[in-house]
Amino acid sequence: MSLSKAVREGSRIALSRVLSQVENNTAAGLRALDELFPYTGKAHKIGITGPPGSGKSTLVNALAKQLRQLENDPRVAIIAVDPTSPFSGGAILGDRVRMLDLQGDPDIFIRSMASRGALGGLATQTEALSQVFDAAGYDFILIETVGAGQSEVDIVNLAHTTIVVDVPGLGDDIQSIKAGILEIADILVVNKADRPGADQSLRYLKSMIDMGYRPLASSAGKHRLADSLPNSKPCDEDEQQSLWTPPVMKTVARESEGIETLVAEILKHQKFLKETGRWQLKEAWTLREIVRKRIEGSLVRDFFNQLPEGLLDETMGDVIARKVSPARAVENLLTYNRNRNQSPHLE
Ligand SMILES: Nc1nc2c(ncn2[C@@H]2O[C@H](COP(=O)(O)OP(=O)(O)OP(=O)(O)O)[C@@H](O)[C@H]2O)c(=O)[nH]1
Ligand SMILES: [Mg+2]
Repeated sequence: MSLSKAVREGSRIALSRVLSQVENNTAAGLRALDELFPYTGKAHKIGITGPPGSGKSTLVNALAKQLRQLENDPRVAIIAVDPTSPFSGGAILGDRVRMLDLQGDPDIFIRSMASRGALGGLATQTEALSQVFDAAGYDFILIETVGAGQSEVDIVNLAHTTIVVDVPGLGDDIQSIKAGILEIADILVVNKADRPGADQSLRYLKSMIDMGYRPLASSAGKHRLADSLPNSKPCDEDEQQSLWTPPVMKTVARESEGIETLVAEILKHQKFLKETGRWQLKEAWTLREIVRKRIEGSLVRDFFNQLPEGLLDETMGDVIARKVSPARAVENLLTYNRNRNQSPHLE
């Protein structure tokens, strides 16, 4: 039996192997993705992002357990994207320890991946892993990333539902999350609500939402989403905005408090996406982004592979000596490769 068939039939060993192949971008991994892709498109991908230490892993742990209680007995996969370098590994170990109690459940699968040093970029590899889980029949895929920098944009391109986790702040004016991150939230969680200031943070976030911060996918991202589907009608912005108001809620992840409500909101969002056709739009958008990212990655790789040895160093020498501007240097290198491709016999 082929490895990908074994994955679809529920073998955890085959799944582990394929996940590694895919994460390392090997030829076998690419083949497995080819075979598995037709079976994808069913899983609900949920991104969990927020500041370091806000309790994302603890929340994911509690969430996975709560989702497992649902009547239809869903299977849950967890991808923990870790910001630490593969060398230090400290936080990865931390996540593993925190999620240890999930490991007895055969219908939960946990996978950590280091964001730094991941081939092909965070988004493409994370998306590729989620495809494998999707084809393997996991109903929910929880993806934890740190809400700092690029990864939060990546997560919104990947997840159907994005949960932003905040913690009680130090006051109304000093918040641990920036207003910008609110735009990516479909659901906002104030975790560590056992700490003082939780209600204040809740009020602050609610007021920000009332002031018009809306999830990217329902407002700013709408046109791009619509563009990515043939025959899709652009929709009225006001109408779109009124459709989904991100709920704001408190949790104490460590005590599994508030998790039932969170699951209810997730299911509500899932229903909303499906009923409004946004589920397909998101899928189309994600696939488009993935293809774009892969093209970028492969063009850049080809570009450097094609340059004769030494030319880049030589060019950089000129740039550093301020004889050639960076922009001109890039033009020169691009032209060099282009000419070379047009007349490959000229060597
Ligand atoms: N008081 C309190 N502590 C919590 C709660 N949830 C998590 N913690 C603690 O907060 C610390 C960080 O939790 P994690 O789940 O590792 O947080 P994280 O956001 O995944 O951290 P990184 O992945 O390193 O960014 C741990 O010591 C948790 O036990 C909570 O609801 N209340
Ligand atoms: Mg974590």
